[in-house]
Amino acid sequence: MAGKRGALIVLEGVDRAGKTTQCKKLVQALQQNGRPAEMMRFPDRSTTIGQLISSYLEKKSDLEDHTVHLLFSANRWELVPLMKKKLEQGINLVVDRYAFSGVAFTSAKPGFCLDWCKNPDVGLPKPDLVMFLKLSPTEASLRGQFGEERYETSVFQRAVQQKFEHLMKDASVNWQFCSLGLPILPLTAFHWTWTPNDVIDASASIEDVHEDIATHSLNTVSTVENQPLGELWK
Ligand code: DGP
Ligand code: NA
Ligand code: NA
Repeated sequence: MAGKRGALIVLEGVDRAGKTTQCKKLVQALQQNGRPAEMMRFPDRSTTIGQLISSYLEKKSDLEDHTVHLLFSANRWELVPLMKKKLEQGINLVVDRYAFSGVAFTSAKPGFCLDWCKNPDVGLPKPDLVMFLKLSPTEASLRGQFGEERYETSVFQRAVQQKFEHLMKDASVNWQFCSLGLPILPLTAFHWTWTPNDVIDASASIEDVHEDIATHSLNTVSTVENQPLGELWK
């Protein structure tokens, strides 16, 4: 049915912020509110490209840093036809990580600039809502030891955290600037689609974090139905 699409909702954050738990709870909450909803996650390790990424993350293979960045992006692009189909069918998609992780994780490596990192993801479906689960490295470390995968070290996670913070600072500057002219702007108007309201304190209880996320999401779901899907970073 034309004009009644699903919303694209993304949860971002450093490892162990609770994204996967919250994505699952959000899907349930949306469904209980009579809103069709499905979860997706990136990287999607089930595809051929996803298997290359998975093997790299498990340190079973080595890949050059630019190459793996492009594979992560290709993994998002290969799912775009499916995402669009579901959104057009009115299904709300709750996505565990997206292009923001792509930029934060690769730009945390030496020798990568933000613009280069963003480029391959330009034009991806633009999320209607991005929520960032904020958790300090200290709090993250209290949630247990890191696993064995690549990137799961406190030194690298701190670097990723700094990149996310930097990106959000850019967003809040944009937000303040934009709000001078227009008191209420759709979230999709921002470069990074991150506004201060979408930064969620992930150190709160699972239920409190969930309430926050569910409230934001239900608002978004009921407002996007007649808006066209945007394109990322254009
Ligand atoms: P997860 O399955 O959510 O634990 O993600 C696996 C790891 O891959 C995690 O450390 C975050 C990282 N990651 C996710 N997306 C990207 C990406 O696009 N680029 C890079 N370099 N790393 C990513
Ligand atoms: Na992980
Ligand atoms: Na996760």
